[in-house]
Amino acid sequence: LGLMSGISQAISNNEFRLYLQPKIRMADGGMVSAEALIRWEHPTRGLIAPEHFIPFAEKTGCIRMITKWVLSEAMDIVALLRANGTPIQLGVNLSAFDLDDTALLKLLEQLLIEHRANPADIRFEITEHSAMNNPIAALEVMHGLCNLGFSISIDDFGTGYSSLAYLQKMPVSELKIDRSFVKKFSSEDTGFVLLKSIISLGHQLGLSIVAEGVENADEWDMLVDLDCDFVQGFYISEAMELDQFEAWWKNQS
Ligand code: G
Ligand code: G
Ligand code: MN
Ligand code: NA
Repeated sequence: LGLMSGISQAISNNEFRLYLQPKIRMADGGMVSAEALIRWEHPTRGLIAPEHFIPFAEKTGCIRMITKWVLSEAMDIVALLRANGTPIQLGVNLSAFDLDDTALLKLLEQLLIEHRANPADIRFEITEHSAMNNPIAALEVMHGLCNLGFSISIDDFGTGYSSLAYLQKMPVSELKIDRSFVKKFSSEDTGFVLLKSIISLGHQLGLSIVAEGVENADEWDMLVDLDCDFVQGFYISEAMELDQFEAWWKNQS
């Protein structure tokens, strides 16, 4: 595929961007974190969404190049925002591939030094699927990430197969509930019962809970009632370029 041969060139031409989507603390509306979402600003095809190149990059092994770029860029962003007096914790998505061996840990050690970034400013988002692909290796990498000072969230929670027992073994501090579970339900719906149980279960395990894909005030109100900790979604904002994100943030506070 033409796109694929273009990935390493796209990196050298600086065609990838990290867009930032705010993640808001429900208790006080605090703007304390965001998720980094990659886009490819292709010279002829325009802005390309990750679902059009990440799966191919995973199949061809190009994902390692992309991950390295994402990590470098994420570290520059958190260091810049901290220097500007507006530090945030940035969520960075990892692929199953990144969890297969400990090469990621060595890379991160090196990048932390090069970019003078604070590992506490980065939270890795690992999907249930990725964590279960090669669970023993993934667990080792996750512990290594924590030892380096990073934190970890389980992403797209509810769509995979993580058992409770396995979740307890993972050094994670946050659950991000997949947006397919986040709709305004009436209290008799099974969807509502599921959402309520996930939040309560997560809290009992000492995890903070993020609802993804929140699109309206009704969903926000339901999540307040369910004692959810953070929300992310179009109701707050879609993902923005760094400049726009900073302007948006200043406007909020
Ligand atoms: O922003 P958008 O909804 O198009 O993102 C779609 C999916 O692409 C996300 O759910 C996420 O899993 C994946 N994705 C976005 N950015 C990155 C990234 O930097 N690295 C990896 N591996 N996946 C990403
Ligand atoms: O990492 P993850 O797979 O969860 O990626 C989040 C994806 O969800 C991004 O591609 C983003 O564009 C998308 N997204 C973010 N907020 C909303 C929302 O409120 N509604 C919908 N439908 N999609 C959203
Ligand atoms: Mn994510
Ligand atoms: Na997600």
